[in-house]
Amino acid sequence: MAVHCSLVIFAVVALMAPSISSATEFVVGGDDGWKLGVKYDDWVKDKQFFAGDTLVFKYKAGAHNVYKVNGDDFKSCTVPSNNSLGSFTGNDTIKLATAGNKWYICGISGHCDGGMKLKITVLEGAAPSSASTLPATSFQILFGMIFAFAVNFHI
Ligand SMILES: [Cu+2]
Repeated sequence: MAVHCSLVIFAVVALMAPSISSATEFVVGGDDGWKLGVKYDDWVKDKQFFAGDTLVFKYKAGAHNVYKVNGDDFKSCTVPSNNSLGSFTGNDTIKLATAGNKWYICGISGHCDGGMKLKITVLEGAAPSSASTLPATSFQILFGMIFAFAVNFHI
């Protein structure tokens, strides 16, 4: 009986963990940070961004900077005349306030063309009772099964 109880509790905790949403801080480029020679498309690939998360651009102050741009300026590497992100400290934190596509480039001449450009898609914050996506449904079925199992064993 004790073994069954532990297993059930473990399964419930393991299943619930991904559904607990909390803001995540992403250091752009990971250990590489924000610099030339990093493939930011690759860095983005295995990540999900949600509204409320933050991006941190880490770089040597003065060597780079960060501009938020629109999709066209991203493609053409056009640096906006205004600095939409405040001061460039080398530890620039940007809160992803809303869902949608976001584009960031380095404004130093040639750096955007050299690969210092980041495009991400921010998703709506994951609400517990959000739309009936397949994972949520599977989760509910699994949870129900585990709950039934647990009741069986009078936990
Ligand atoms: Cu740069």
